[in-house]
Amino acid sequence: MKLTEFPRYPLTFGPSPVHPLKRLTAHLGGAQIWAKREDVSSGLAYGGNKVRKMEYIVPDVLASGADTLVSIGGYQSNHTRQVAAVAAHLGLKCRLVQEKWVPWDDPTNDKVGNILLSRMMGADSRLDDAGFDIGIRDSWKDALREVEAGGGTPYPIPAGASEHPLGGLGFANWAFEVAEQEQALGVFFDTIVVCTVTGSTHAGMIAGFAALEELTGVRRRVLGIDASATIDKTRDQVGRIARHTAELIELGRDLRDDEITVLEGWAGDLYGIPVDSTMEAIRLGAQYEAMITDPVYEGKSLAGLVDLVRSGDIPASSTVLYAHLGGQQAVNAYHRLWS
Ligand code: 5PA
Repeated sequence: MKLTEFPRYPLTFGPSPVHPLKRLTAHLGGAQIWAKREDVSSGLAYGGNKVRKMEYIVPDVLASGADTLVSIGGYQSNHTRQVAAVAAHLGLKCRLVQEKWVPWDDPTNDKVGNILLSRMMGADSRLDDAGFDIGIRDSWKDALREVEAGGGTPYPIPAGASEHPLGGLGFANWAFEVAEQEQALGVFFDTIVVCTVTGSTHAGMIAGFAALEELTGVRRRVLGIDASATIDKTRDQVGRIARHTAELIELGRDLRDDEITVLEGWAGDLYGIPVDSTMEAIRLGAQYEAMITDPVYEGKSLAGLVDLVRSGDIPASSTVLYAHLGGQQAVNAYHRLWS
């Protein structure tokens, strides 16, 4: 099927806003930097990148007759908060497994921010001691069985909605949205920078921009910045989901290796723990643009962008689009970084 033929259930206000980051651009003195803001594009519990993925999954949820969304993430998962939001919006129940993905010993870590919001929205959110892994987990399968045993009909949504067969479509469509906004704004983004962990955000973009390239002949760089600190798994997952999504939308050719670029260097040693470059990027975004980024995801991808612009790897002649995927709700659990 063509991308436009897949059913899409609207969960956003419309296209996410695109705007220039003028002071950050002037400060770095290189490429022109713009942002596209998934963090302010939905009214569902502050939104974020998973809402856009869910737009293509909800039609399948509704067709399945399920009454409970079942998903998984860390204590401060943005994804599970967005699944809880979608469940509330649709009048469904929600069961969440929240694993101890980050060794961050703050007594508020399992109480404030995302997990607080999920609980407020009525999700049955339960903690699990297991550490970080982007793969399919037994605890999630157990939760699915439990819902069934309780007489419910679960709908499985894996971590980040990435391993879901339709998980890449939301951001494949993002590519076409960017092209329309470029026309309206009279700008061309030759480079896209995006944070990648479970992979379907970046993978969807790769498939979408490849489809756009088939139509226009125009190539651009879609640079994924790893924030998982388990680079091999993320690279593998991005490649796999990109190829699957490309096939789904009938790209009609294989993806080239140069289309799948996951860069390492800004994740630090551990998922969820910021390093110096993360803290500097968060400070630059906040103090030059009042653009708030978090220490788990967006601070790390912004650090990548800052370095690539400074080093000239993204040359001064470029216009680069930073995909802001949300995630600010976690910052309160990291309060001691600023106190
Ligand atoms: C997340 C993911 P992908 O998982 O699609 O690669 O997206 C990475 C990403 N930015 C980037 C923000 C703010 C994110 O929340 N979050 C996960 C979560 O559980 O919240 C799936 C890991």
